[in-house]
Amino acid sequence: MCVATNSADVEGDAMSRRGRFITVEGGEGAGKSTCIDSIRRHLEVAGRRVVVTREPGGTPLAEEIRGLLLGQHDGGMANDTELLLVFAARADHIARVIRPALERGDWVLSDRFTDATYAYQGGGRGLGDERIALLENFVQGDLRPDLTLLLDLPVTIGLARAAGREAAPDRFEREAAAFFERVRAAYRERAAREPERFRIIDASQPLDQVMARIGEVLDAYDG
Ligand code: Z5A
Repeated sequence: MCVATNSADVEGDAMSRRGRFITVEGGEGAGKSTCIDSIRRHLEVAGRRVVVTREPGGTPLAEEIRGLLLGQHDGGMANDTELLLVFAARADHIARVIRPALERGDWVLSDRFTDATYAYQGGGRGLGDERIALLENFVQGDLRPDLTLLLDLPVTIGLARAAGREAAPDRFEREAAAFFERVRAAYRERAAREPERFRIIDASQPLDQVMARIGEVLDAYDG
């Protein structure tokens, strides 16, 4: 017997099996790396299987590209080269890690994704959003994060935190405060444009308060 199925039901079924894609974003010293393990544990306690990853990176090839992006090069790096390297890494990351995990029903938690491109290459470097959107559609198809936690804080506080690190500053960390002000403005503008996807977390608060707020946001997110 042939049972008729409504295409909306089929799509609904696929969506309910698919995992959710959560990204964590923020400027320099916002505390993403510090918070990400607690976010993973929070989701696991709620019964989710979680794949934690990061950008640029997340696969062996994309991590090699990360090395190129963060390293110093004689003569610098053209902005277009930087943009294309970011998306080259992302293409591998999506194909090998993100899509397979979501299709298995796992939740993917990524330390940065394409909002960082709009913020750093779009805002920081001054590249047009139209070109970024072109590459976003080409590389990602319909893949977009379901939920984005934006750890937001004044640039001066973030830079002071980052200055406490032992590692030598990478190519981005050497930028002037004005660059990070443009990054912050671009993130906030994106969050204002997509309030249903973004949650802005005040990352200038003490760590326990930041984590408590993130916990509330995750508990309220029904996926
Ligand atoms: N990039 C790009 O240009 N385009 C793209 O599309 C993508 C990325 C995806 C590397 O990213 C660079 O890639 C990044 C943008 C560019 N460049 N920058 N800058 P990354 O995410 O790997 O690097 P990062 O931004 O430098 O992140 P990070 O090193 O992981 O920093 P963080 O996660 O924001 O902060 P943290 O290391 O967790 O915390 C910094 C310090 O502050 C540390 O000592 C903590 O203990 C402390 N901390 C954290 N939270 C608090 C609170 N609440 N109170 C007090 N102290 C705190």
